[in-house]
Amino acid sequence: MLEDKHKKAFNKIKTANNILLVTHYRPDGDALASLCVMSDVLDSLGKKFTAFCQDPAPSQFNFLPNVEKIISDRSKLNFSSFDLIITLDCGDLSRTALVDEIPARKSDQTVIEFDHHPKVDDYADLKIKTVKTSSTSELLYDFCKINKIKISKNIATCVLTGVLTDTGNLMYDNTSDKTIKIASDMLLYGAHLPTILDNTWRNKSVGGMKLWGIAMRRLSVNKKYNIASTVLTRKDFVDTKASDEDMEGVPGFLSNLSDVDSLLVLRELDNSQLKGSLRSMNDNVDISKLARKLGGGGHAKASAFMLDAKLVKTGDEYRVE
Ligand SMILES: [Mn+2]
Repeated sequence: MLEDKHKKAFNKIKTANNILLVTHYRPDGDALASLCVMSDVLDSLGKKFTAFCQDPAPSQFNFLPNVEKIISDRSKLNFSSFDLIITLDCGDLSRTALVDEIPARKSDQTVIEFDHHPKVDDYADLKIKTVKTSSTSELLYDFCKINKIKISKNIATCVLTGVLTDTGNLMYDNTSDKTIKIASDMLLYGAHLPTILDNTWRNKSVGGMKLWGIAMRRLSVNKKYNIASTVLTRKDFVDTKASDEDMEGVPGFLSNLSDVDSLLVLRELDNSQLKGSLRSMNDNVDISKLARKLGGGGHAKASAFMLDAKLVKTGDEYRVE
């Protein structure tokens, strides 16, 4: 049972000497918030720990308490010194960026996984996973409640941030009655909603908005599959002076389309890769099947994939090459 697993995880934490917290590369709000929640819990227990994420936190999340503790420099990680490794929001091993270290761990090194992605990648000793939970942050709220850990103002801020960013401000259908109840509770525990929204949603730059404009202008619909798609090239980012962070929220916003079943947003990253973000607006379309075919993964309604490719313009159209 999940409750027993939460208790077991807490016991492991209490007896551990040196803990590694890991969240996924290219971290989003839920990834960072869950890392920060767990940092707060470990701090209050007086535990020695390191919080690691392969990529640095986008500056919009600087308001999250504990985010300054996260390190991205791998050379500072002495993996063999940890007796407990806790992964947060990493549906599969590759997302931890510790693909060599975790499978090769010693027998006295335990891995606990907290996650809400459907993918079952068997890399942890103790898996606390449920796809019915809006976010890993919501899962950590359960962890705190079950183990009678005091919800500090800092924890409340992080949990609410993770919940809001993973549910599109409670608008996606991973939002349950419980999710809304937790969000409301977090306000009672001291989370400040305007601060969270100012940093995560009302944070668009002029360049960023122009980039959103390009994404909207290029929308086209494939009638056969009733899928809308759009593309953003590196040049668009340069022309609008927008950053990758400005791109956050575009797929979610475009998924407000009502007359198509699904959506694809393809954009060039700065490392000669393409990232495809997929959304399904139809309960009968599990878009993660397409994501998995293309080497990616995610949820039925929101998933993503990466390609080693670029966008080439021919006339008014863009081709993946
Ligand atoms: Mn998440």
